[in-house]
Amino acid sequence: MASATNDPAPKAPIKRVAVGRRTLLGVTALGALGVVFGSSVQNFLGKAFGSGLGGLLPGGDRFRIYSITGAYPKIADRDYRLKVSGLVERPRTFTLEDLKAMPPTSFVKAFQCVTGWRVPEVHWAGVRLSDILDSVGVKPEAVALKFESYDRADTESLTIDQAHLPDVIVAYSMLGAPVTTEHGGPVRLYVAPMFGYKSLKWLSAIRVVNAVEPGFWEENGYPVNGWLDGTTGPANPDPSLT
Ligand SMILES: Nc1nc2c(c(=O)[nH]1)N[C@H]1C(S)=C(S)[C@@H](COP(=O)(O)O)O[C@H]1N2
Ligand SMILES: [Mo]
Repeated sequence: MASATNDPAPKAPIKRVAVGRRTLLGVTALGALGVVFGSSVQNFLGKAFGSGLGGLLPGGDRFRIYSITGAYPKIADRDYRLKVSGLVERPRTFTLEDLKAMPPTSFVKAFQCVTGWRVPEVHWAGVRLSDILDSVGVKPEAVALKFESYDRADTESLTIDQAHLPDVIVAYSMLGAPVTTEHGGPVRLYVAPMFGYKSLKWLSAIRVVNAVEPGFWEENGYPVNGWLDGTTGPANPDPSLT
């Protein structure tokens, strides 16, 4: 059985709604923010982690599946394209094969949503964002990146410096397997040092731009710099969430 609920994003920067951990809001002014708790996902995680999985318990170490639109864009591997454009020397559209032909990066890191859930020791693999930027040649006047999704709804941003961190990757593997449709496959962003909302799913395009353009979640009150570590930036948009 799958049921849908909503990510408690503050509705607007001005009129901030105080939302406690795991509090569920109704439909926001922006429309339904879909979160699906799928039994198939639980089964998958059960397989991935084995019998020691606390994630099968409600609220335990498991992913909640989020989609602003309440649906998942289904993209076949052979149809996948990542368009990199803007302030670059050599604009390029990458296929999944192109990405897999680049030097791979893999590591094990936690995934953490601002709303309080966290999944430790997730196996990730993909290409460093910095390798992609190097291959297209970022122009000197570039300041930031704007990320777009196949869902035509979510967007994200990073500064050029943030994009060069070694644990910021364009991921094609997650939980030790190809990124599933639910989790943003075939390719999602994974920004390890920041909260989960920065890790845009169904990544379709990267535009190199001359100013930070806040993304969907930031327009709705989350910090543009979503650092997990509160000492380097605001760690949480809402003190009641900590
Ligand atoms: N395209 C898209 N990407 C997204 C989201 C979304 O709704 N749409 N939600 C974000 C949030 S708030 C979180 S916590 C993570 C959740 O990742 P998951 O659905 O794989 O658990 O995806 C992020 N990336
Ligand atoms: Mo999130």
